[in-house]
Amino acid sequence: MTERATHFRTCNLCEAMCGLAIETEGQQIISIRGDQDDVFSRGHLCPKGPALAQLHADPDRLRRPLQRTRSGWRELEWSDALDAAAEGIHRVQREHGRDALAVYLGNPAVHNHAVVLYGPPFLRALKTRHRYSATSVDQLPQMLVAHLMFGHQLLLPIPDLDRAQYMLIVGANPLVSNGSIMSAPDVRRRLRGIQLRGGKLVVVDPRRTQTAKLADDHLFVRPGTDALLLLALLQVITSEGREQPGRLAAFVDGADRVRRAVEGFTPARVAALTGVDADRIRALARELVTHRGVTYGRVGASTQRFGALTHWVINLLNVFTGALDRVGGSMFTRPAVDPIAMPKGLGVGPGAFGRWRSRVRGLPEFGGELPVASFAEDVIAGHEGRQGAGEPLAPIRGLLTLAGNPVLSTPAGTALGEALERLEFVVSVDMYMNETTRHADLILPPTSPLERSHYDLVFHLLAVRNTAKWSPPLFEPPPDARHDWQILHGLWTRLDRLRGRTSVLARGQHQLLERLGPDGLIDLALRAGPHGRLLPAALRPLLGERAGGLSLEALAARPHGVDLGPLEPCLPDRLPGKRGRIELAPALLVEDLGRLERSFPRGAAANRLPSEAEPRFTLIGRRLLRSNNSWMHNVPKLMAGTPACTLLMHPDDAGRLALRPGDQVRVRSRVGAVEVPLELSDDMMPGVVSLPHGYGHKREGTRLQVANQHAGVSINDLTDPAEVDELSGVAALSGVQVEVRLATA
Ligand SMILES: Nc1nc2c(c(=O)[nH]1)N[C@H]1C(S)=C(S)[C@@H](COP(=O)(O)OP(=O)(O)OC[C@H]3O[C@@H](n4cnc5c(=O)[nH]c(N)nc54)[C@H](O)[C@@H]3O)O[C@H]1N2
Ligand SMILES: Nc1nc2c(c(=O)[nH]1)N[C@H]1C(S)=C(S)[C@@H](COP(=O)(O)OP(=O)(O)OC[C@H]3O[C@@H](n4cnc5c(=O)[nH]c(N)nc54)[C@H](O)[C@@H]3O)O[C@H]1N2
Ligand code: SF4
Ligand SMILES: [Mo]
Repeated sequence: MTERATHFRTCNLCEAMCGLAIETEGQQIISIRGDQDDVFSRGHLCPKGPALAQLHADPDRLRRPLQRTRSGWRELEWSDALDAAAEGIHRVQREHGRDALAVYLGNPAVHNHAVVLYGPPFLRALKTRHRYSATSVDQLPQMLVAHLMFGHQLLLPIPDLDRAQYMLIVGANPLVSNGSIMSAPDVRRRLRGIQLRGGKLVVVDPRRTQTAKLADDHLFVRPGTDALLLLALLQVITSEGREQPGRLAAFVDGADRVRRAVEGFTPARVAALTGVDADRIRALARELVTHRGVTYGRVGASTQRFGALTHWVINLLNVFTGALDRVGGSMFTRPAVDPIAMPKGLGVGPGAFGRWRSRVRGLPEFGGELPVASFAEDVIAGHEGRQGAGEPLAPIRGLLTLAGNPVLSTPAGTALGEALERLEFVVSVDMYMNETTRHADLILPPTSPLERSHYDLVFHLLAVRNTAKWSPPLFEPPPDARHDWQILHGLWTRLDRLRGRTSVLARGQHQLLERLGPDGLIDLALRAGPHGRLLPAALRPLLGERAGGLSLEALAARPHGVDLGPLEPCLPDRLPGKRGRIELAPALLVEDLGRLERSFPRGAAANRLPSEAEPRFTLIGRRLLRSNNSWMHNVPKLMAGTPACTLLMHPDDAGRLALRPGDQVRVRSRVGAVEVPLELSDDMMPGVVSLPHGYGHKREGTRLQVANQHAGVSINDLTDPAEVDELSGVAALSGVQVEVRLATA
């Protein structure tokens, strides 16, 4: 008889880091529940947590490397597959230059410590400037603003949710996303906590979301106008002498420049443009100060034409109301593994901006990556030998994707997929044959999440409380399986050999990384970190080290995690560099106000409502609790129930267009069209429609039996790569102009 056992581990699927209690019998999973003793999540979980069992067992999950041949896909031995992949990469780079190889790094990479540790050095070793990632369809503006204001791209302020008294949420729906750049398992309980303490929750969103319904107040905002709205809040605070900078005043620069810059953005000037009444803006600004509120914004505030300005003003509001670095305000974490404090070359650098630009449109690099909105055009231009505004990067001829599905997740994705067919070589490190990887020459599938250990390198840094947890693998991987890090390491060593980089140093580096593995590296980083035990106990107090004594061994002995306490004020010490100061008015951001002014000239009126003659709408996205970007639609349990991929529209708009619920409608943008069922909801702002992202399956050659039965359509066949925040380069996924009409059969 096989033994029953309960394993405790952290769910790797979203940022909330819920502790799971997984009961097994031999190789079978009997149940997955929330771990009541988890120090952070205390038993909470969402429907996706238990889906790990079906993901693990999914017959469509690839377990062997595949190579595309004229007669179809063929399985390969790992060593042959890695040889072929390294040779393909090397050939592209040798024949066309290092930049001829593009790389796309997808979202699950940040939920996988092996990829976080082995990915970046390997990608740097590839020495291509055509690097892309999900960052530029997500948090790029937040990182750029952190780099410009605080001196480090990862110094992202986190709302101190458990002690906040008032919270203004702009363009985020944590009740469904489970919190983002704000890891907070059981976010509903935590948000309710604000209200139970007598505080208040206010949401700014073009849709009355689940979070907005929980809130005390909800303001509909016209998509893409948040920068105006927030500037007006700041203008009220500065012009009415309500600033509360507190102790921050000692180490901030540029407050006067900010005051001057916001002078013209009065509530009266922005009201019609944003759709928010001027009196309401004034009242909100006053309330924010008197209730010592924290302002928080996420994807809706980020992926829009003024994403960087919006996130800049969010930080400024937190400075001018005194919320930054204050208990209950907007704070910085001090995780057990701290990439910000690590020595140069080991951790993550402060970030750099605009060192090179994309080939056709000249969009700027940030942190070593180019905006993914420029990817397809640079593939096509490269192929056609065209040269645009950008610097002469070598044309793209090959691609490596790592845990990403850009055909569904980036603007004009299907066109991007078609562009991939022009490439000489595509290799994907991924466990599904999906909309992107079907274009590959080689697919290298890693182990399942349950076959590897787990430590949240990224999300402990972005959490509302300092905790640390390491989970051992639940199952032994099959003997012929490879972890992501082994795949990357295998590619790297082979590539070095092909490039003739065989010095003792190079070989030593590879041997060390192979021997340590991700867990060995985590152990070192924990010991060297602020809660570590690198030093002998007697010396620790002398150096101000805490008594945490963390190491891998210490964490292995604490399967429910270690609580390191609430966030603590840490400025100016946490600011990198000797200056230890915050720049409130970076020139790039102040200058970008000019672009905002030009886009919304004085006297400009708001858009007219859609009519039958002109059925024009603004399109926004939406996330669904049972969905996770593009890749979990093959889990039957999550797909049960009514189809979720519908176009949401306000009933009044539908009435004026004579559309009825359930009608199949055709949604058309500048770049494409999709047909999708209509769902009416008075939660929508009139004139705005919404589609979820990550759908649009059922494409030839994919192996996604379940997802293909619930195919839906891809919102990214409507989003427009030409629409970006010109400052940061983030894709303006939100605020796309579309036409909606009844689909004619
Ligand atoms: N219109 C619109 N588009 C959006 C968004 C939006 O709100 N609206 N959101 C954007 C955001 S925020 C993000 S983060 C992106 C996400 O988009 P992507 O970065 O493309 O990430 P996913 O869609 O999650 O795709 C994950 C891929 O990784 C694979 N995978 C999963 N786990 C692992 C693993 O452990 N190892 C490896 N090697 N592969 C793995 C999956 O099979 C899948 O192919 O989408 C963006 N796209
Ligand atoms: N269930 C589930 N959870 C997830 C994911 C998932 O796909 N499914 N994805 C994960 C990922 S990769 C991320 S990055 C996070 C994202 O986490 P969140 O940012 O919390 O999630 P979203 O649902 O994208 O929230 C964006 C909100 O912005 C609103 N919005 C759109 N345009 C505008 C605008 O112009 N102005 C304002 N003010 N609001 C606007 C949308 O209506 C939406 O409610 O979620 C993560 N968690
Ligand atoms: S909320 Fe996120 S971390 Fe928690 S169970 Fe759901 S997917 Fe996993
Ligand atoms: Mo994301």
